[in-house]
Amino acid sequence: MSLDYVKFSGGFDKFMPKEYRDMIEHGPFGKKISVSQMGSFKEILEEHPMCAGCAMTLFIRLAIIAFPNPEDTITVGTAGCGRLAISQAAIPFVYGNYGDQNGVASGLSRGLRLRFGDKPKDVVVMAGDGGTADIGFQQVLHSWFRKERFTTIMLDNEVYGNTGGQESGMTNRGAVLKMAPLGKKFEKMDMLQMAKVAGCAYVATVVPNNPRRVESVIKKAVLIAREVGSTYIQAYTSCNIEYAIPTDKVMEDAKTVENDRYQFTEYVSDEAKQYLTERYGYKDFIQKPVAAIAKD
Ligand SMILES: Cc1ncc(C[n+]2csc(CCOP(=O)(O)OP(=O)(O)O)c2C)c(N)n1
Ligand code: SF4
Repeated sequence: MSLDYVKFSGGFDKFMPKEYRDMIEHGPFGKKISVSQMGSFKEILEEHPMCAGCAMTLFIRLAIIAFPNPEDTITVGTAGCGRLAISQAAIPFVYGNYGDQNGVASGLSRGLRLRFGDKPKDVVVMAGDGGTADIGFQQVLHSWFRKERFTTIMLDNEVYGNTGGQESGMTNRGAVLKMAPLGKKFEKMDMLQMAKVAGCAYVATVVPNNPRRVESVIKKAVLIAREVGSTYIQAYTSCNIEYAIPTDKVMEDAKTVENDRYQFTEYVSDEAKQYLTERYGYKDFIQKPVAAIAKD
């Protein structure tokens, strides 16, 4: 990946805003940085106005650190809590009408390919469960059926958090919320299965209390989306306000939910496996030699 985009003609660099120069000198632009180095470099997302202890914010922070080429990444979002943090980040963020994020991302991703050819410009959608599975459902599914080459991340807090607690398609059956006082009557939507049926090349579930795993799935999803097709990550990002989780128990809750109904799952299509192996040197998908059968 060329760093030419973030270099200036001689003498011009000093006129760039300090925040931008900091991203190059002390931040992740143009470098390989990992979540294990958190605290030792200037981050793309440093401030946010979300509720104290919100797991969604931690996930967004980790996801942004994990972008393989943040200086060449554009995020797309929609109404919902997540955009309050994503819009504070020092990389471009596109914000449309509620639910149109996958339609916007489809056009953006195609336009960037026309403009920049084979130089990767990564497009990553991050939207809530309401924006993804309810209001934006049609555009999400069609972007997948059309194999649009960008990553969709669902910030699944299992509720409409930003508007005070309505049930979403991703709320669990029986859950009682402020604006669903009788309890949800239907099952949580199986968006993972729908993503596979619609042809996504990579589908994974994560919780934010395992930063290295978050990093791993984000990197794979973004790299696969560059050339193979649509990728989907579903992240459990609890809403401590609407589910009344004490702030000091948010990570404990994530662990419990992970063990209970949000176990790590990862689907990688054969084409994507081959691509990651050949193009980016991933070793995970190389078949291990069958162990020699021990002689009696
Ligand atoms: C067209 C339109 N309808 C309704 C809204 C109001 N609205 C803003 S955020 C939101 C719910 C967001 O829920 P979700 O997508 O699950 O994200 P969360 O806030 O839980 O992260 C709604 C209904 C809006 N902004 N635009
Ligand atoms: S309402 Fe819930 S999801 Fe939204 S910022 Fe607060 S804790 Fe996070």
